[in-house]
Amino acid sequence: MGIAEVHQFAKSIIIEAGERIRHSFSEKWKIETKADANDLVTNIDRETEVFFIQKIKEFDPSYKILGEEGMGEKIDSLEGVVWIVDPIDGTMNFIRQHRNFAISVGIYMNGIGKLGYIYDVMRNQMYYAIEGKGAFMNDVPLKPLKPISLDKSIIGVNAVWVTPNKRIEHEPMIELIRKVRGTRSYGSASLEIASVASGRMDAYLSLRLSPWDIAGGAVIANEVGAIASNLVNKPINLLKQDGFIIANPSIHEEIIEHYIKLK
Ligand code: 2AM
Ligand code: CA
Repeated sequence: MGIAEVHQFAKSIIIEAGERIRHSFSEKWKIETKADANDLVTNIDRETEVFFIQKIKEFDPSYKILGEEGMGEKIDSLEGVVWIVDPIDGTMNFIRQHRNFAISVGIYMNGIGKLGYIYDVMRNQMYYAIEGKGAFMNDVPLKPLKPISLDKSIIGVNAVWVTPNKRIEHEPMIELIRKVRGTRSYGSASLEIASVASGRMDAYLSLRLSPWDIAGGAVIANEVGAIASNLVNKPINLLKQDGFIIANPSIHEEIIEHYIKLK
């Protein structure tokens, strides 16, 4: 199967899933909590993941699928073709704001990111990348990132990491906030990654993300020259939860070296 065919297929099912999610606003959702009271999931998250699994398996039963809602397989290796899917990234936004959520999909072959998608469902904006062929938003190429200094940067960070917490020293984070030009927090990791890849933000970091939050975005990041790593500047690992940063290359190391002190 050629990459172009897989891309056309992936794009078409993501758009179809988006249409189904938009239609679901006329239904009554079932909302439940997962790991904690603020970790929300709806029947639409689950149904969208099942939709992806059915379509992907029909297309090629050998493809493996890692999905946030656990409706796919248990994956302990990235051998073969692995689809990493978040049916709704930003579920709290989906429920409360009816916007600012995305479908995030990464397609990896033997651990190499081949295709990446972040679909902003309510804006109908499809960010995607094909390894070696560039990144696009609704088929318009994204531009390579230009160098920027930290004091002129906008960074994406949740305020929780700038207050006392169990994962990171918050004092250096306060310094970082004072140093940069501005901060933003959108509540959907994949959309924040899309913002950095598009040059609207210059970095985004989070202390605990899962493979499905970053798999699609990492492919897009590569194509525009953004650097994605964990918070000690090691390559991202798509088999576990970890800290994550994506940044313009001119500030990536500076942020990690000077402002990120893990506990
Ligand atoms: P989700 O909506 O798919 O769960 C919110 O700050 C962002 O972090 C969202 O992209 C959310 O994805 C993601 N996230 C992933 N794991 C999380 C966790 N354990 N707790 C809170 N947010 C998480
Ligand atoms: Ca999700």
